[in-house]
Amino acid sequence: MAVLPVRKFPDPVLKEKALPVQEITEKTRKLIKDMADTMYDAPGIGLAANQVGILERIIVVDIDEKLMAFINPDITWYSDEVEDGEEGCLSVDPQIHIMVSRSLRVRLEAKNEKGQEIELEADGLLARVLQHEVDHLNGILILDRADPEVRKKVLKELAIKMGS
Ligand code: K1U
Ligand code: ZN
Repeated sequence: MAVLPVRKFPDPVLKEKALPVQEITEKTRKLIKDMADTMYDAPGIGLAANQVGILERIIVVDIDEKLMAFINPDITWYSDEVEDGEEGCLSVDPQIHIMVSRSLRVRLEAKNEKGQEIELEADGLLARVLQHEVDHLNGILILDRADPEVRKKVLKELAIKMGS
């Protein structure tokens, strides 16, 4: 088991865009295992490779005791129907929850650990977590999606916490 350090805001790696995985190897599978160990240890229900300092397009998700790993995930469809929901982020502060508006349903295309093409339609919490993790791969944090007043308040709260 390998629990990796989770990068925290304002670490610049969290603002970077991750690059597509060109070849799925044993190293990729080991990284996925370490990411899963890190997510369960936190605990969390999702994790993107940027959050452990690796700029590769890989995410892991587990919302109902079923681990899913997606390589080069691409959200190919977003429902017009959106919903506001509270989100935590292991790279911000899991105690802080921010209201984020997301599509209720999405379709995601990706590769699995064996390099097979997979397609998934998700709704509810899974759709939300997938959008959150793909945002990480694109260097976007929930702070960037927060209402400006909320963002200001959360940044103040984080500055106080970091100073103490
Ligand atoms: O990517 C991350 O920072 C992980 C994040 C994922 C996420 C949570 C909620 C909505 C969208 C995306 C977390 O897992 S924060 C922790 C959390 O939500 C949780 C932890 C333990 C049990 C249940 C939830
Ligand atoms: Zn996050």
